[in-house]
Amino acid sequence: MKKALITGITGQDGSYLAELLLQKGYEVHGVIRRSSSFNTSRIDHLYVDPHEPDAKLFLHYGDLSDGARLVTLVSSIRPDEIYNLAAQSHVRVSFDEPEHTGDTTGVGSIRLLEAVRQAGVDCRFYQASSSEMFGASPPPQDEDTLFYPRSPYGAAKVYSYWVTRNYREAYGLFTVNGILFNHESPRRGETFVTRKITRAVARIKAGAQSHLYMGNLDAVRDWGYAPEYVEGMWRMLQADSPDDYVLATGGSYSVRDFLQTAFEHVDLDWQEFVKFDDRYLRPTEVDSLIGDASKAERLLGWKPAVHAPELARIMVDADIKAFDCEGSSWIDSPAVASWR
Ligand code: NDP
Ligand code: GDR
Repeated sequence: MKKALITGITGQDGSYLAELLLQKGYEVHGVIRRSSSFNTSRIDHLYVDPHEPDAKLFLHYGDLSDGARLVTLVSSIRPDEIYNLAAQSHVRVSFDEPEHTGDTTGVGSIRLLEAVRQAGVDCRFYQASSSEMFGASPPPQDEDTLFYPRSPYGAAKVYSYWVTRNYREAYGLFTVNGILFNHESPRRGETFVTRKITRAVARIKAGAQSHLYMGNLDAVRDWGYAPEYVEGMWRMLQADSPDDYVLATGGSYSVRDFLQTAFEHVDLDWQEFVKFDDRYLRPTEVDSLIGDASKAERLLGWKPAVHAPELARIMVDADIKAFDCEGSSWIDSPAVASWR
């Protein structure tokens, strides 16, 4: 039985990846942060009491800022595969918390790579790299496109990308960068633009919200469906040799297009509900990200099926269902409503 260690298991991608690996028969270990309230809602459905003989998912406290803990975890678990998905992953927030983002999203990766090296464990390592590294480089972007990050987040991911390559070249470790374009799902964090829109659509349709405040509607993104992307991550670690790959749909869709599709799905006109708030603008914006994933298709056989319009409808349907189940308890606190 193969063993995998996932950092960021409580996030969107970590939860889908844990699901996939458990289905494939892996023993899965996840690193979670200690928090004053429960933060495992995305993986609770996968959890089996560790006293049960069929338990295959094990959680461990840890943090990418704590290198000694990472050495202990890697040495004691001795995984065959490590997926480094943990990060401060919000681009706008990285302007508010640049140092923390650099420490987690950047330096955190070398702490984990160094833990692998120090533990002397023979394992394969996946780094969650991002299309944000391309930033201002015009589309289409592929593995050879120049990096030109436009945020502390993007710059931290460029650092992680290069140390991941460096550990491959310097120490012969099997390390890969998956350069993933935006991918979403009903489990997407509530402050990313797609989920913010689809949650608002569900609430506006139910009469529980009157307006939605947004930032730049002109930004173009290549939005795919997260469960398909975690399959790509796994395939990268099954390849004969380590390499770096872009995962993307190749589609181009603006925030405005996403708004229109999401509101139209419930027969509403988005223009009646959306207002502008400059708190959601970024000091430097990434205008257009459209990926070319032909290398992943050619070498890994990876090809996504879900494109942005269908994704928007999947997410709206899921949020309507969630709102119907949870009803009025699904109301954000004023503090949450003012987040980025
Ligand atoms: P999420 O924001 O949903 O999840 C981030 C995860 O990282 C959470 O589990 C979070 O824990 C954990 N985390 C944050 N800080 C630390 C820390 N200091 N130590 C340990 N764990 C930490 O991100 P996604 O699932 O969307 O993305 C996964 C990875 O892929 C991220 O690295 C992201 O930057 C990258 N990426 C994502 C893309 C996307 O479109 N989704 C595209 C390209 C790259 P907690 O739950 O406690 O907050
Ligand atoms: P992004 O995702 O920055 O691409 O990073 P996000 O959904 O936050 O923004 C996408 C685009 O929408 C514009 N926008 C808004 N964004 C948010 N969050 N809230 C708003 O109200 C709003 N209005 C307009 C943004 O300006 C931007 O252009 C995501 C993250 O998952 C990263 O971790 C990942 O690396 C990249 O995708 C690829």
